[in-house]
Amino acid sequence: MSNSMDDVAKEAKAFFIIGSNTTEQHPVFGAMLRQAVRQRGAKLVVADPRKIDITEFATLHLRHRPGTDIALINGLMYIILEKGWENKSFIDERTENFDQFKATVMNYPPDVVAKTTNVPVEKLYEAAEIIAQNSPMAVIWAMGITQHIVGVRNVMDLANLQMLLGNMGKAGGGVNPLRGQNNVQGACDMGGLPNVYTAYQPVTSEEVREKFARAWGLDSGPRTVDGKTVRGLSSTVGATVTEMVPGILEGKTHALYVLGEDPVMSDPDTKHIRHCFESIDFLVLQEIFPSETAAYADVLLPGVTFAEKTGTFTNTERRVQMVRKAIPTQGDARDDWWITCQIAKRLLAGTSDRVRSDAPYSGWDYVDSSAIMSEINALTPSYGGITHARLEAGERLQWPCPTLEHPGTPVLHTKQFTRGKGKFMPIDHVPPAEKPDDDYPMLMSTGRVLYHWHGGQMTRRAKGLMEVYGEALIEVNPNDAEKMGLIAKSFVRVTSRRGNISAQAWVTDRVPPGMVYANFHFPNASANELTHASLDPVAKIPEYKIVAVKVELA
Ligand SMILES: Nc1nc2c(c(=O)[nH]1)N[C@H]1C(S)=C(S)[C@@H](COP(=O)(O)OP(=O)(O)OC[C@H]3O[C@@H](n4cnc5c(=O)[nH]c(N)nc54)[C@H](O)[C@@H]3O)O[C@H]1N2
Ligand SMILES: Nc1nc2c(c(=O)[nH]1)N[C@H]1C(S)=C(S)[C@@H](COP(=O)(O)OP(=O)(O)OC[C@H]3O[C@@H](n4cnc5c(=O)[nH]c(N)nc54)[C@H](O)[C@@H]3O)O[C@H]1N2
Ligand SMILES: [Mo]
Repeated sequence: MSNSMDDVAKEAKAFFIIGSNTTEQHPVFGAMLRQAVRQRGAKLVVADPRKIDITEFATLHLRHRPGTDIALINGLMYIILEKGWENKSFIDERTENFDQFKATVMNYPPDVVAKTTNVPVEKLYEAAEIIAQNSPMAVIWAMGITQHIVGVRNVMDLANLQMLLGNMGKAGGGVNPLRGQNNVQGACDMGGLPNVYTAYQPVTSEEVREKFARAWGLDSGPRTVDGKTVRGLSSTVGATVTEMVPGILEGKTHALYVLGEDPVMSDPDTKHIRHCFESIDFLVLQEIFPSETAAYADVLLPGVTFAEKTGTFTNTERRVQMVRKAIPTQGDARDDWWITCQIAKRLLAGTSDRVRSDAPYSGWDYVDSSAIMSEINALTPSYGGITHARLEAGERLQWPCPTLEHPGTPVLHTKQFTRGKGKFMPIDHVPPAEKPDDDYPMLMSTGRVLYHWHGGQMTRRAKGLMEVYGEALIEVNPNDAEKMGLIAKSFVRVTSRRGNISAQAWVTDRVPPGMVYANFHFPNASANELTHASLDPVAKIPEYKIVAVKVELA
């Protein structure tokens, strides 16, 4: 998030929630937003094809057709420009490329947008007025925006909207993607991406590689020493998860070390994923439970749960938070970081890469996670001042926090953007990869429910949760149910070009006619048997939100 949960919840005059089931998937922040609407009259526009819980609190719910977000956002910006509601001084002083952007937006007049999105013209005007005339306005989104082949373009268009209205760099505004997992922000910050070291320092930069090479006692690139090739740090951008697993069948991936992921449940097109794992030469899985993926592992390494570890998680608002070991390590399990260090040591011992042992961080001999944090402080500018000692003393730190004296940064881009001026991007609507047709006439969207967590390894072991939500349910609109002759608790079979699942129907107007909604929490009826691996070309995220399906009484 460019902003913080507190300033958004306390200071925004309006919220625009687009593609985020906020109260079910981010219940704490969801409750804060609900309170802001109820207690201080903040306005709320929700754009979501489904009638999710937060829509009950909405000033206006735009129930647009899935996969038409760009048309919708451009349509709203057209009206903002038509009415002269844009923030001219912000556009002049802080941005560039406005004219080119405007030329694109002019192709999205309300009548055209209404046809593409299925949102009536009057509602477009109403929404534009609420989000433009209540300032500051905060945009909030999650997977409903990103899990599309146009995920990156969707996000850029929301950034366009916030620059157009001058809502960047102020409390109560901003672009606020809600990060899903407790530490997914931290994982990205720590270089858990194929193209960067910590804090987005590119692997392609010679200067960056030199810095890490010096710290780790390695070479910054391949070199020949005494007739032997020393690999050194690689300047090649690696693969994403959605490339690594299919890469097995293409002969590009021979071995995988998977930590805390259950791709057999969570990656698209499960049949294909299983086939990939059946073909892999060597699979190591570091887990806390024998997951669906464990069946394919050559080696299982027992990691520890959050309750058994000390370290930090970085949450969606860039706040680094201390987690303390609450219970002793169970059984043969070991700290996840300790296991990784043991593997790294053995790998290093077996290579011809030179390790200069006088380098400050060469040995993989950390005594605890605070020693790891010291290395992070030394090599990661935005985490330079975030130490366990400060966090233990109760400081609430959000990166960037470059020095020990720095108080952290609750709101980003207050004076300028990272690149200087904010660049408006002309973004056009692109239809989804799969469209309903005669064979697969309905549209399936996928996601989660309040009571379960992804592949369900943890939540399906919780008795209380299973009592409330014990099996996969497929949301079906009452009109479609009637056409199919469904009654309460009927089972439906949902079929896509990849496979089929059968599960109990939940007949509800949460979904519009023509659309069903399924989750991937239960192995016997996981939505990913049906999803497809069409990827966003930049982020390589799959289009989990739009699948053409056939739905029948099972
Ligand atoms: N209980 C629970 N909470 C969780 C998780 C969990 O598994 N269980 N997972 C966590 C993780 S990792 C994540 S990433 C987040 C995900 O959090 P969210 O993104 O909020 O959850 P999703 O269920 O993926 O779906 C988001 C919304 O997008 C809508 N949507 C579908 N298609 C479109 C579209 O084309 N356009 C728009 N605008 N909206 C669309 C759906 O109707 C849905 O309401 O949740 C986190 N929180
Ligand atoms: N169809 C469809 N598919 C989706 C999505 C969707 O909306 N629709 N959403 C996608 C998204 S946003 C996400 S984030 C992914 C999530 O996909 P995954 O990350 O694969 O799902 P999880 O079930 O959270 O898997 C985490 C595994 O880690 C284990 N684990 C938990 N804690 C620890 C720990 O401390 N150490 C170790 N070593 N292991 C641990 C758990 O037992 C679990 O098996 O799913 C994606 N897949
Ligand atoms: Mo996620």
